[in-house]
Amino acid sequence: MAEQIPSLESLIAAAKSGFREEFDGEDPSAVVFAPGRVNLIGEHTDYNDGFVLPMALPLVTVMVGSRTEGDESIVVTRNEDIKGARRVKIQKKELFTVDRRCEPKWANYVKGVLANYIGETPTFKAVIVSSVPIGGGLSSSAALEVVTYQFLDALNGDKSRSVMPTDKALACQKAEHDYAGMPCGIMDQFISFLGKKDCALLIDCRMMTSKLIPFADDNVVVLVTNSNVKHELTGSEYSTRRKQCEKAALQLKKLSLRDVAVEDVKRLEDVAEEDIVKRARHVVTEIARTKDAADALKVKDFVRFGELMTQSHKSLKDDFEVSCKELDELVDIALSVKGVLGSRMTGGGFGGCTVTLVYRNSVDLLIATIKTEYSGIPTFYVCSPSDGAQIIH
Ligand code: GAF
Repeated sequence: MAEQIPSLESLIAAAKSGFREEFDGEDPSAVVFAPGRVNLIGEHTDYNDGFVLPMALPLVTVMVGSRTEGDESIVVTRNEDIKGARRVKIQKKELFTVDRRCEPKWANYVKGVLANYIGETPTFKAVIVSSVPIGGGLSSSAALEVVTYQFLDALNGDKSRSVMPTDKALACQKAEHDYAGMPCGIMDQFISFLGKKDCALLIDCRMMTSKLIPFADDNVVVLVTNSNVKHELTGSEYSTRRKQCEKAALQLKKLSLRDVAVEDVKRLEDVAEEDIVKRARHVVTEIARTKDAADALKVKDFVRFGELMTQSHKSLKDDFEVSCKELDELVDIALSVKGVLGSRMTGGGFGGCTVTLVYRNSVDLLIATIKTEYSGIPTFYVCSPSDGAQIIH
C-alpha cells in the first residue's frame, strides 16, 4: 500500500547503466549517494539558532561519474520528473557568475556546489538518479547539493579528507542561498551528510554540533505522507518568516530567538505587531518541544513524542502560519485513527509532506483511511532512519 522504496543497490545499478548509455559504454570511476530527510520535530528553528530533530531517509540521490580533462563538465539527470533539459554542460568560467535565472533550475544547485567546494574543483562527466520526490519537502535540493559535494570528494580522493562535514554542509547551504535564492537554514544539508541508520539526529544549529539518538523500535514506524501539492508561496513566505523572526529577536534585544524564554514572548506583545509575536511564540515553544522530544526519544516514550509532534503542527498552523488545508486535512485524518501517536507537517510548509508516528500494527489502517478520506491523491513512504551521504568508491 505504501510506495516501494527502491534499494540503494538498484539505484546505483540504474545510474551506472545510465552512465554507460550516455558516455559510449564507459564505466564510471566514482559512485556516491546522499539521502533526503524527514524532520521529526523542530520546524523553522534552524535559522533561529535552535534545535532540530530530523532523520535521513532511505530515499536517496545517487551520482556516478569520472574526471575529464579540459574546462567543461557534463551532468545528466535520468529523472523523468525533472523540469527542462536533462543534459547540461557546465563551463569552469561560468561557475562564479551567479545567475539564478539559468535553466534548467536543477543544474544551478550543482553549479552552486562546484563554486563553493572547499578544494580543487575538477571537471567531470556524471549521471544522477534519485528516488527523493522533487519538491515534496523531503529535501531533494539538499540531497542534490550534498551528493555533488561527495562526488567531488570522491574524484579528489584522499585530499578531501581533512574538511569537516559541518563545513561541507555550510558550503552546500551557501550554494542554495546564492544559486537558488533560497535562504534556507542548515538542517537539510547537515542531516544529509551526518544521518545514521536507526538514529534520529538532534542538531544544535547554533553550535553546529549534533547527537545521535537511537530510533529503532519494532512497535512503531514513521509514515511520511506526500500531499502532492506545492503552493507557490513557499520561497517568498520562507524569507518573510526569517525576517519576522529576526525582527522579533531584535525587538527583544537578543541575538536570536534561541536566546528568548517562553515568558519573554509575552513582553513582545506590548511592543510588536501580532504577526511578529506569533512567529516568535512558535519558534520559542518549538525549540523547547524539540528538546523535550529528544528526551522522550532517549527513553522510548513514544506517547510523549507523538504528543509533542501534534503540538508542533498546531503551532506551525496557528502561530507560524506555514501549513495549508491539505496538510491540515492529512494531520486531522491521521489523528482520527487508533494507534496514531502524533502527526505534523514537515519541512518548510505550504504543501509537501506530513510525518506521522504510528504503532506498526496500525499503519495499514492509517494508510487505508487517508486514501479514502483525503481530498487529494497521497503517496506514502514507510521510512526507517537511514545513513547519511557516503562515497561507495
Ligand atoms: C526548509 C529549509 F531548507 C530548512 O533549512 C528548514 O528551515 C525547514 O525548511 C523548516 O524547518 O526545509
